[in-house]
Amino acid sequence: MTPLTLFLGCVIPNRYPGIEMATKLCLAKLDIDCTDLPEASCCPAPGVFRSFDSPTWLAVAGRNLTLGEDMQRDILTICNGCFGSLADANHLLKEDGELRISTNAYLSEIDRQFKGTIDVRHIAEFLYSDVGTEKIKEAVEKPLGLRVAVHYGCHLIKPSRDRGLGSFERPRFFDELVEATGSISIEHPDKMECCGAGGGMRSGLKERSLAMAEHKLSKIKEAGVDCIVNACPFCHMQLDAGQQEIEKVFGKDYNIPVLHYSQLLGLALGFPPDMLGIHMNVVQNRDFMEKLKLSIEDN
Ligand code: 9S8
Ligand code: 9S8
Ligand code: COM
Repeated sequence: MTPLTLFLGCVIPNRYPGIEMATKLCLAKLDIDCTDLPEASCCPAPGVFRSFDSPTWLAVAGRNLTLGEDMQRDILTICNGCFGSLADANHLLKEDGELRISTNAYLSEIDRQFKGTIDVRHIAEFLYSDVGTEKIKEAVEKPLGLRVAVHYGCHLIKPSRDRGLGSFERPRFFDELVEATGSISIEHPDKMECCGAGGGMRSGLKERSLAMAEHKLSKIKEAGVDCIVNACPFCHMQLDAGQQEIEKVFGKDYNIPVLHYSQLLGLALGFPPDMLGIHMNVVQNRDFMEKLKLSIEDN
């Protein structure tokens, strides 16, 4: 297995540091070789930087890629946006000679050169393809039996031509990963819809952005689940902190717990909620925490 280096992005260090902790605990427990990636910057966010100024986007992403190349490790992302940016930039720079030359002209100003020697991975597709659900099942100590609404988010699976992860209308790999932890993935209408945060929506058109999240939450509530599981801290923030904002703006109180996949996996691998940063979420649902406590004691 190629060694990895962990790309944190911006949202996890600034808003949800527990997701970093959860990820590192899970990777260590599964014997996956993954180091920190010092001096990484913003990926930069694909829906924002790339839309405004593509050469700048490529230069900043290219710089991050060269940090992984220096370490001779594939870059592991735990955010859909970071995956989208870095995987797309890596493809473009590997395949398009002209773009590589123009980007390397920028990078030479800081004594860096893109070489094209590593791959970019996302934790969900990495765990699914390289570790496998069987190995995850074997490592599970506490199957939690939670009813889970899986939220894929956009950049993990699109553009599907480049991702190669199968159907983008009805993908299954993330559901299978959730089920490998001993929980159940519950289908819900508009499952593949955007959370409403990406592409500058959350900053630029807050109310519209929250209305999209509210629509998702209402469908998820109707489906009757214990929690939402995502693989992207930006979706995480929108669906978690967004619930408080939705209450203020639309007067609707959903109170649905939101977990990053690393946190769900961490629970199933036997780590207590506090070590996984679950107490740092905005939504604190007492029934859910009670249920976690009971299933942890039961097992
Ligand atoms: S970095 Fe800066 S804003 Fe963010 S978290 Fe994920 S996408 Fe990349
Ligand atoms: S969905 Fe649509 S653009 Fe995105 S991946 Fe994360 S944030 Fe939520
Ligand atoms: C969403 C990232 S994960 S961006 O806002 O589309 O750049």
